[in-house]
Amino acid sequence: MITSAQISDINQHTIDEHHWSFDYLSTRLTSQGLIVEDIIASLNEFQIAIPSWALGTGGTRFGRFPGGGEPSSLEQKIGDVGILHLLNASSGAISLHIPWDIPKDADSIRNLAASYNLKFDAVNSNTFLDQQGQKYSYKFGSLCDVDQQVRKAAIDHNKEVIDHGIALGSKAITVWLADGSSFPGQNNFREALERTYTSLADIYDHLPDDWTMFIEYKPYEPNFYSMVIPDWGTSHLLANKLGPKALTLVDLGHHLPNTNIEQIVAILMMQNKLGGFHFNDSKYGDDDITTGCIKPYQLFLIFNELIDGMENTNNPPLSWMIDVSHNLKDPLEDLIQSTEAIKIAFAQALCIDTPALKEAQSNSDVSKAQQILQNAFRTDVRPLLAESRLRQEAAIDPLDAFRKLGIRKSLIDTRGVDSIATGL
Ligand SMILES: [Mn+2]
Repeated sequence: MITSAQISDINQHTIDEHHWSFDYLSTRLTSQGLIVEDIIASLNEFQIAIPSWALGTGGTRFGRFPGGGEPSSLEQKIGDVGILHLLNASSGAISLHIPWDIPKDADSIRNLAASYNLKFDAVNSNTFLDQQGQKYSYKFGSLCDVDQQVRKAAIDHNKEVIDHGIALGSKAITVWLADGSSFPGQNNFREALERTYTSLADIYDHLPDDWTMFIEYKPYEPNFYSMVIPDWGTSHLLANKLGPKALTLVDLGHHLPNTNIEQIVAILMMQNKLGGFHFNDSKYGDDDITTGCIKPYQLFLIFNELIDGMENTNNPPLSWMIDVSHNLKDPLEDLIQSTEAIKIAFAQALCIDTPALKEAQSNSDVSKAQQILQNAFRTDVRPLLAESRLRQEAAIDPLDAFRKLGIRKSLIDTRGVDSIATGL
């Protein structure tokens, strides 16, 4: 639908200004001992998967206000991610949600994705709501349920999700469980966790050798009193018991307020047990709003730990995914902004003067250590991101290009104003 030539035309409007800012920043960073080309190479490589459920307007339990032109098929969802990837050169993967995105013909879907240069990231199972005609209800739980037949249905569903993923070339399944209890006394905590472990072990046995299982955690919601996997410790416990193919997944929104998420990252990476990330942001709970819109400094501190872990531990390669869903913005504009915020935090963390930080830490020079981190955080790294995109024929300013190219209008013209995406 859009071409690199069109993007290049739009880039011409701001290219002089870009070169000026990039040269200025390069000179500054080089004088600080940083190798700018290494940072750009890291940014070029960095790909963040787009979840299929974020391509439509999300809703709340009160209402949903779709904006038109939403993708109503898996093919259209892949097309939308293709547009994002052309604009930002960083959205080279899609994460599917089964049963919302069951491919009818896996080979043709694979080829379609390849034509946009997209890979399939982790597939996601869904046992948090009942599908039409479902025989055994997940109302009181899925993998933890007291009824063996409910557990078996949930286990079988997860195995089917793995099979769909195999057909598409995916290499991981993310399991997020809504299981828990809303009232004291409803569940026996120990037994519910034991049943969950036994169910997960059954699914784990279905994983191909080169696959990974990501176990997500969440402290509350949809259950209000307890969740079976409420925190990283419980996820880590399960991942350890299951074996080397099971890893913990950190979703930024799945923590109680003020949790030190960067420390959780460091601990999990020390144990080589961090599998991946779901990026979003929040003010109060699992708000699932645009990454970096509320707490960009936290995101930067997380990347500081991630880079340290990637360089100094044997933690497996991480799977990066956005997990947002909300009511107001054009979903594609939001995903452009989330991707940008993640890359800004990554680039800022790459600008940390690590040798100086180590020295300050070894001298217990607290003020200096804070100063070093904040020097990097307060650097405007956006010209580095723009330069990385420009070299890959993507847009200097993806949001501006999205608007100038009239992409949403074209999508509404072809798909209709009433087109609704499956999902949340
Ligand atoms: Mn998530």
